[in-house]
Amino acid sequence: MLVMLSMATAACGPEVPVEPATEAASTTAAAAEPSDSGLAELVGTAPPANGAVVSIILLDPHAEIEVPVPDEVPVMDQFGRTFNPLFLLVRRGQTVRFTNSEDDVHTVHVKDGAGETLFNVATLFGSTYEFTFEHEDSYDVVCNTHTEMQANILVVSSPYAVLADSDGTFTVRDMLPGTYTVTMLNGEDRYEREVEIVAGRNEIDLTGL
Ligand SMILES: [Cu+2]
Repeated sequence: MLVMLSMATAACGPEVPVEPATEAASTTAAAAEPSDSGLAELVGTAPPANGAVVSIILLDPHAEIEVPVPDEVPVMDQFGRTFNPLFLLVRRGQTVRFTNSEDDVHTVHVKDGAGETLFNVATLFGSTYEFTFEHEDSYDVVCNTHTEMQANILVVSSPYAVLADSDGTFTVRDMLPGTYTVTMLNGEDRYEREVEIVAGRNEIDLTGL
């Protein structure tokens, strides 16, 4: 464990972002014109965050399309006796890395929507554990030692899924044009609507549904 000390310094700032890391990309200006590639971009507004709960936007194509699962490995860390971030949105088939950045023994205990344990591992300072989520579900993440430590992971099959910013705005990039069912989730609220996505820029307002 001592050899991991250098990692600890790097993780010292207990940042607990409400905004997910994946949003950093969506705030940068679009460099390329999406229509050049035949791909689409969807810019929209969903209901603003309710406390820390941001809107989730899922797009399910009506046609069979192949959209590779992102290579990106989302990280859920343990620091300050909290999970960070408290929520992850991942694609089915995507791998999540669990890390522990403090000198405190925790567990990562993940249960599916039915309360069945998927895995339950002890995590030491500097340890990492990776798990590939193969099924769509809403998973609870807890630490058995510290009952105040709770997080959630939502695994979706939708090829395009994003979290809105706290003000409700969101952008989905590099979409294949076509007909989709768009689903907006915010806490208990859930709206669905059909949408036609064309090459280039598309706009949608999901606030008044
Ligand atoms: Cu713990």
